[in-house]
Parts: sequence; C-alpha cells; structure tokens
Amino acid sequence: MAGAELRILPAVAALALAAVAVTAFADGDSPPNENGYEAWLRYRPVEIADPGLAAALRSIHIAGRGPRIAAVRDELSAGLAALLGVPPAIGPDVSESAAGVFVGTRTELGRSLPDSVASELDDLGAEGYVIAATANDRNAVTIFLTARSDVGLVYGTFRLLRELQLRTGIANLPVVESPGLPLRMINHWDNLDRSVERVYGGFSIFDWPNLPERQPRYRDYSRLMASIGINGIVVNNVNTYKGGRLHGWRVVSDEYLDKAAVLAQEFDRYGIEIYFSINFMSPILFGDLDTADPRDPEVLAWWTHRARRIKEKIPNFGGFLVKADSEGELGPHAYDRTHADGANMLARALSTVDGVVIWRAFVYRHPGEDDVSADRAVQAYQQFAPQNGDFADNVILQIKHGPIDFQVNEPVSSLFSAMPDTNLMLELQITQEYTGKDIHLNFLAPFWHRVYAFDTHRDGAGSPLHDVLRPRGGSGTNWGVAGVGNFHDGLNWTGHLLAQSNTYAYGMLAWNPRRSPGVLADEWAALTFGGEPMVSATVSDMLLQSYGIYGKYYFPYGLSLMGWAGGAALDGNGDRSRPDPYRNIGRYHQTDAAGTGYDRTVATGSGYVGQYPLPLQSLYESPDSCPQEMLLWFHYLPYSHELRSGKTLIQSIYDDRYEGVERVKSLRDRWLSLEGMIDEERFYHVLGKLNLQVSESILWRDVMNGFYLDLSGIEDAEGRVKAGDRPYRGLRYGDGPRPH
Ligand code: GCV
Repeated sequence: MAGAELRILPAVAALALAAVAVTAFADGDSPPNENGYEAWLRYRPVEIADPGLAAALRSIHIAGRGPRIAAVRDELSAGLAALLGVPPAIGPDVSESAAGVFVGTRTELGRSLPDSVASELDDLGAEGYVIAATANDRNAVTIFLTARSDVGLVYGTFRLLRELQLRTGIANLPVVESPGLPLRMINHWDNLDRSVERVYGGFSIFDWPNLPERQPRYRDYSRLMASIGINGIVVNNVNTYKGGRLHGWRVVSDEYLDKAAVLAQEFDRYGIEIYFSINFMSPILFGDLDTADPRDPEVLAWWTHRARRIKEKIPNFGGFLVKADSEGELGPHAYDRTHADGANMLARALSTVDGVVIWRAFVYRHPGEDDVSADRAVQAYQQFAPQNGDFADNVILQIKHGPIDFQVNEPVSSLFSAMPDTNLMLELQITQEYTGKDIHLNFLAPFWHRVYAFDTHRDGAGSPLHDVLRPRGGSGTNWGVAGVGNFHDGLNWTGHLLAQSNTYAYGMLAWNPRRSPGVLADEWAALTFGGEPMVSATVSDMLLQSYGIYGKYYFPYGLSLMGWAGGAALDGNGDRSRPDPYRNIGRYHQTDAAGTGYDRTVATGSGYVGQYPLPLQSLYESPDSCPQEMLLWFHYLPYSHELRSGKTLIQSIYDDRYEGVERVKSLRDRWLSLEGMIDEERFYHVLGKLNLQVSESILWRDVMNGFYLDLSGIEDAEGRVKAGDRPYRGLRYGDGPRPH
C-alpha cells in the first residue's frame, strides 16, 4: 500500500457507500424486547451496500499497544461483528494490505498514512482524531483512523461505529474532530453506602462495599462515557460529611483508594481520569492533625502526602472537587481564610502530582445569618468576584449555570462575566432534581445549548459562555464543563429510559457546544430505537418539545424553588419535584395579594441585575426588555401586568398550566402512535412514565393555580379556576395523602 496511489474519497462519492438497516423482525411483530442497558451502543445489524466498504470493514489493522489500544480493539471487534454479522479479522499489520481499516496514531502508522491524512492532524490537540476513506485504482477502499494520541483513537473508534449505526456508512468522511472543551466531566453525587443524592430510582454504580471486586458494569459505564467524549469522572458526592451523616471524605483513605483503583483502571482504558470529592477538614477527620488551616505548613504537608499516595495507587488520578463553606461543609472560612487561600493550598499539594483543584462556587448564606442580603442569587458573586485572579493555575472555579440552583429558566450566572482571569468550569445538572426527576420527559439539550451560547459580554459583545470558561489570554487546558450525572445501577441506567438522551446530549455538547439540539435528538433517537424514520422523527420531536412543555406547568416565568415538598428521595433529602408554593414565600419568591415574582432590579430590588455588564443590566432591569421566560425571576409584577401576548400575568399563569397538561397528553398520544414499532418492554416502560407525567402535571396545574387564586383572589377568565373550587388550597405536600 503506497500513499501516492491513494485518493481521498470526497463526501459525495462516499454517499454511495452508505449502509442500510437490516430489519430483524417480521412484518406485524413487535421488535424483540430490550431493557435499555446497551443505551446508544446497541449495534444492531446493518447491511453495507457497497462491496468495497464491506470488504474494508472486515479487515482491521491496529497499530500500537497499551490499555486504550486494547479498548479500541475490543470495541471494533465487538461493534463490527454485531453490525456486520461476521467478526472482522483484526491484526497489527499495517504494511501489506491494500484495503481495510487502519487504526493507529500518526507515529505508529508512520509512512503508511497518506500525507493528506497525516497533515490533518497538525492542528488537532491530543484528543482529536481524523477518519478518512481512500480508494486505490482498483477501487479497494481503505479507511484511516488516526490521531496524535491513543485516546484520540478511542474517540475516533466510537465515531466510526456511530456513523455505521446511523447508517451514513462513510458518507460523512473525512471527519476531522477535536473537542471544544478540554475538561468534559461527570460529577457523581454518590455516597460510599451507594445511596445517591438527587439521582432518582437507583443506587450508585460504584459498589464500594464489594470493591475491589470488578463488575462488568464498570467497563460498560466507562465505554458509554468515552463514547460521548467524557474524560473525567468524580466518583463521589460533593457533600462528604453532611453533619456527620456521610463519610465520603474517607474516599481518599488507603482502604478506599484500593477500591477506587479498580474503577480507575477501567476508566483508564477509555482515557478517563478519576477525581475525588474531598472534605476540607480531612486532616482533622482522619485524626492526624488538630487543624485544617490552609496557612499551616503541616496542613499543606498532610495534603501533599495524600496526593502523592493517591497518585502512587492511581496513575490516572486527575484531582479534587471541593464543596467548602457551603451548606454545612466547612472550608477555609473556619480559619478566616478566603476561598483562594483554601483552593491554592490544595493546588500546591496537587501540583506535585500534576493534579487540579476544582473549587465550587455554590455558596450562599441562609437568611437570618449576618448576611448582606437575603437574596441568595447575589451571594456567590459577592464572595468570588473580588477574588478574580487570586487562584493558582491549577485551580478551576466550578459555577452552576444559574446563580441559585439549577432552576428552570434561571438566567446564566453573573459570575461568568466577572472572572476573566480565572479558570472556569460550567456546572450543569443532568440528573433531574428540578427538571422532572425520572418521571417527566425533559430533554435539556435545547436549554444547555442556549446556556453555552449566552453572550456574557465578558470581553464585550460576542463573548459566548463556552469561550469565557478559558481565562482571557489563557492557553491552558484547565477549564471545561461538569454535569451532575444521572446514571445509576438500574437496568436502563437512568430510571426513565428517555432520560438517557440527556447524558448523550451533555457529552456531545461538551465536545462541541455548537451542535444543534435537533441533530442530537435525531441521533439519539436513531441510535436508541433504530432507524425507522417514523420512530426516530416522533421520538426526536417529543424530546425537542419537552423542555418547553415542562415550563408550561412548572414554575411560571422563571420563578424559583416553588417545589420543595417534604417526603423523601432515596437519600432522605426532600423531593423537589412536588409543588409546594407556600413554603418559600418571602425567601425565593415574593408572591402576595398584589402580585408575584422576585424583584432583583437595581432600582427597587436586591440589585442582582447590577452584577452583570451594562448591556445585560439594561436587558434585565426593565420588564419590557427582560426575556419573558425569566420575567418573574427578575421582577415582582402585579397580576394585572400585561404580557407581550396582551394577556394579563395571572391569566397567562392559569392558561399556561392548562396548556402544559394538554401538551403532556399529546406527548403521550405521540408515543402511543408508535405501538408495535418499538419493542414492548421499552414501549410500556415509557408509556408508564408518560402516564405518570400526565397525573403529575395535573397536580402541578391544580396546586399552582389554586395557590394563585388563593393569594390573588382573581378568578380565571375561562372559568376553570374559581372560588369555592380549590381542591388543593393551602396544600403542603406531605401534610396528607397524595391528592389524586
Ligand atoms: C449535593 C442543591 C441540592 C443538593 C446539592 C447542592 C450542591 O442544594 O439540592 O442536593 O448537594 O445543591 O450542589 O451542592
């Protein structure tokens, strides 16, 4: 095989090589049952129409050695065997054959890599990859999958298999890809007893009591995460102590490191680094010192020793995630030190092992403490913005997308505009604490896409959030995104099968924040349910509508924290998915007889608007220019306030909740139209969830509308919400039996 004879196949020519699906079930029968465990790596048979491509895919040549090359071999071997129905021949030889798939780094493939393909790698970072198809004069097809590092080969392998699953064959080649964000992480809020904070319907994947025993799920989880580009996983909850109820801080003890080493090895095959949430008070908790003061040299020595010990046992250790001086988890404030003092001390310890400190900006004080303002939204900025530039190079500040707490239609946090000299990490919540638990269908990609694209004005107009995570003028790679994960130990990983789409989209957007949510929905639907166009189109459309529908019956116009019912999630925390609007009056919303919302303006409110650059201040300060979906997040308005639709605020609140319920019912109808086209196991599972969503949305509608009638005394113009007919008046969920 000589490079000079080859010509790169352009996309148009390659179109002829597209694969087609093989339908595995007879007409009239439902497809065979599936439990969802394979997620988007299902690899059902496809028929490759073009003999040249089919021949190439049967002959795989992999150059190189090591754990990630072994993973590439396993993935290609199992994936192609399942897709093509015959196991491919796999060998290391890259010099003799004319056709086949050639996989290896540029160094390993050497002269067998055509210059035109090799040169594509010049501008790619360590994680990028190139897949190109060539043909010689006898039309023998050769596919090159190459990268600068073996982790790039892992990503390229999953991409090639995905293209085949999506039946594009090699129509989209050549592919030249590298990730948009250098750190693409999953944060588990998993405790060492396997309970999980805010993940619903399952326990932790990580079976700490039985580790270091291996389980196949560890590898399957690693494969799924690498296939969407995840390169860092924090295995334990940011709450490591919780007043003594949790013992997550032990995760960095020698006993637990031996257990974690097994997870780390599985991750390492797929290019994933392992991170741990630590407790700032660990030197005391471990019983070694009587202080955790970041200025005390003994404390630094203690952490340096721990960091080295971790690295010894776990070579792919990435660093620490820290929740400090937040919700009872103590931090440097206990010693009158700043966040930067605390983070930089840990950073010094970790610099000895090339690790990073990810320091969370999720801080606030409870009203009643000697606090500058009762509005929680202003508080993180007040603590962190003055410390811009004070953090070490290997510290990353992790900021939730909104200033309060993952609220629906919450604005993007003012901190992103205010920390130009600090490495930043965006924190998103994949698990649906406030966005519907494992009951409500809620595809979050359209919302995340908007968050990434939000113009922070950090460096003037045109400073989208995905660009300002990197410090101004910085060239390092300590910045990125973290998503609070929703994968657990249930058969289908996420409880609600369709919630897998959120993890898929999260990874894909972390790789490329500009990707269209519509394309991601199409892709996920096709990967999950096969390529029947009617099925994919229906599922994709349901996903894309779902966020807007949820917003119609959930908190009106961006109001925060109106669902805070008692009751218990699996971990004993309150279940935020039930309506409880009376609870947080005064604290998170200012609803009374005259109006509703929260005044965060500079002129008359908490002043939060003033934390943004001027163009954003002018956008948010007036209800006339404020984006309507977050109107009540920024403003307290009278019920008679006229919206752009011409309706009054109160009438819109009533109407939206009715519309929301009807639209949930139409989601269910769409799903019902797929009966017989999806296997029964998954069909009835999702139908069950949609039935629950209908009843939960009715609960939300009636509790919220009853609440607004109760406070405002204004009846619904359509006669649906009227005095004397208030089934849930004053309801506090947990006060009595479930009201329907
Ligand atoms: C892990 C919210 C959640 C908590 C979570 C906290 C955090 O308050 O309700 O469960 O704790 O955020 O992000 O630290």
